[in-house]
Amino acid sequence: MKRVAVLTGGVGGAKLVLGLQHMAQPVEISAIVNTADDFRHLGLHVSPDIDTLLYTLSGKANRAQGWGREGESWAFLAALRELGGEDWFALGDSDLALHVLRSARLGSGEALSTITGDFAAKWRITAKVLPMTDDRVATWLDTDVGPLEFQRYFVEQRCAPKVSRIEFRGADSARAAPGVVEAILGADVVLIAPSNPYLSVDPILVVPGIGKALRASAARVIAVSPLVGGKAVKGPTAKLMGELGIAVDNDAIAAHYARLIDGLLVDNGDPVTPGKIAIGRTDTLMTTIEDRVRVAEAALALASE
Ligand code: FO1
Repeated sequence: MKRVAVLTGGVGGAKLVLGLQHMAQPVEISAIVNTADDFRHLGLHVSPDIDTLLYTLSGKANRAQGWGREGESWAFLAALRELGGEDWFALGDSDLALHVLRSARLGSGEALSTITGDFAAKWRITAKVLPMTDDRVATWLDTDVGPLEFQRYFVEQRCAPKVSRIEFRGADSARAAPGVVEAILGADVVLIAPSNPYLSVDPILVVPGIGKALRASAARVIAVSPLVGGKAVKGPTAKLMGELGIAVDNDAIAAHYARLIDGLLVDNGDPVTPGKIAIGRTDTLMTTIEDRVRVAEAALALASE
């Protein structure tokens, strides 16, 4: 069975992984997930991108929202508000169980990767869901309102502040989590999901062992562009690129992943300058499950060109 490793952030990446999971021809999937969005909130360790993967692959995700669970209730948040607790980051009642249990197990010394693997097994998820590292790496953004931790920027400030610099605190001393290097070196294909390259993929690439494994890997590496119709489907990608002085086009995406990727899958309508890498085309907007399967198959087809 073909072994596919996917570097992924949250929403966009989860769609691609779900597509891989629903292909007629099954593949062995290892999702290597960004953990630099993680943060401590109300004494809890929250791992948003891991949670989006777990919810999506177990069919529990709130598809429209892209995070959290379908059919969620909000009694906890309402009670928190009554008591004057911070309610800018919405924690649903069922979602809370995952954060509380993860935090308790981290507190007793368990590794994030162990806990994540256990949750995935409890929810009969067949793909491997691997945090990029068990060490702490945190995305911080220098903005026109000062330095912001990722969730403060993304949720509390709704991506409004102008970003001048992005840093991944702790990255250079972070070690790849167990199974990550093996998944990359053992992969027939490595896919970079259509997550935000600058906020969700870069934190994975800067973990020393992971960059090294990608360079050593014999696998074809294919990125799926996060741009559809010349703009980002969701989230701040296009706005961020503008603020960082990067042209919002696929040439910039290809340049960002230069020397790492063998091919780039772009949306049918979007221009890209032919260069050294192979270019694949499909309708990359993923709304239905068929869309997700189509993009997954197109990415694997590009890898085998
Ligand atoms: N994103 C929001 O825009 N608003 C929220 O209130 C929110 C709560 C939340 C709770 C748990 C969780 O795992 C994710 C949550 N997210 C929320 C998404 C989170 O900000 C992610 O980091 C983004 O999806 C980007 O990866």
